[in-house]
Amino acid sequence: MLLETDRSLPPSGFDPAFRADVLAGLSAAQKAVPARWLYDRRGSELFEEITRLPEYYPTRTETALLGEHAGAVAGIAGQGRAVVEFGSGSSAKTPLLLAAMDPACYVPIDISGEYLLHSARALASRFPALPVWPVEADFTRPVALPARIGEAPRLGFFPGSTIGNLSARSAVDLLRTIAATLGHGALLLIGMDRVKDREELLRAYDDAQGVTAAFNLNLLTRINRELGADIDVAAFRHRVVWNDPEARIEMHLEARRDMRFTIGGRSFAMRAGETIHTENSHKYSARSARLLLATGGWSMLREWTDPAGRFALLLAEA
Ligand code: AVI
Repeated sequence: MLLETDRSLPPSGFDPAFRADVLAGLSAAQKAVPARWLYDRRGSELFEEITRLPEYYPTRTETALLGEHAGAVAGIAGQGRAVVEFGSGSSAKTPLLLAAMDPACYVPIDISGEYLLHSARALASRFPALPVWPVEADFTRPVALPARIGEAPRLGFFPGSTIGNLSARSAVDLLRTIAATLGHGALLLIGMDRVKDREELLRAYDDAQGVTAAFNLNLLTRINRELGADIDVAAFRHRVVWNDPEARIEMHLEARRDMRFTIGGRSFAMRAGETIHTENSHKYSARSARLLLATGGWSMLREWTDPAGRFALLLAEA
């Protein structure tokens, strides 16, 4: 998926981009670290656990929607499409789509070669007659698809409401880039989480077992380990906020007391109650989803939601 960045570290023991993001982010007035750094190995494991939590409805709901409506997607898309997934397709969702589609081939794109090969192998053994051609690339830039796809029309697949972790501007840029990657006549099947009851949203991001808290706090453990920092992780708490004007859940790490710490020799201070902003998860109404798609170069063809209207699967054409 978009945010997986657990690449092997360079011999120096840290990723210079991680160091640069942390030092710049903790020097800003509102301290912040980009959400992609939540996903080291432990963070990715904790995220997998989150997707199975009773309070975290998105994964379950989207999987059920695909189970129910993949046949309708196939009916609109027709046979013989190249299914191009943005992310490595390690979830239960991809087989549901592929089983309904009778595609010409399946092309997962992911920045992490490790995840990509693992999930491509699993899918190839599940669908032995299906050509699986993984592409290791950063799909936030236009990707050259394998030439052997030929003229097969394309169906992009971007599940998981990962688009919600981007600002509106970055989401629009990504949708335009996806259109450029897929080319003329493409379709896109995308999952988006809906705006809903505030309490339900807060519970989904602050679960009773504390798994999401551990996921968020793991960022500090990672900073200590990889960047030679001495942050007292126990002096922070997981804090979740619904930002209504921006229609998004925000995750923060809140200092429980005044403190000082160093990262690779640089000193930082935080006041009790001050926070480090670690993630945004934007939620979309039917109208704002349609507008986002349109601004990103896509016209909506169909949308499917669960009976409670928690989550939407949207099919759009370029
Ligand atoms: C990956 N992404 C769609 C998740 C979300 O719901 O925004 C990440 C997450 N953060 C906390 N819980 C789940």
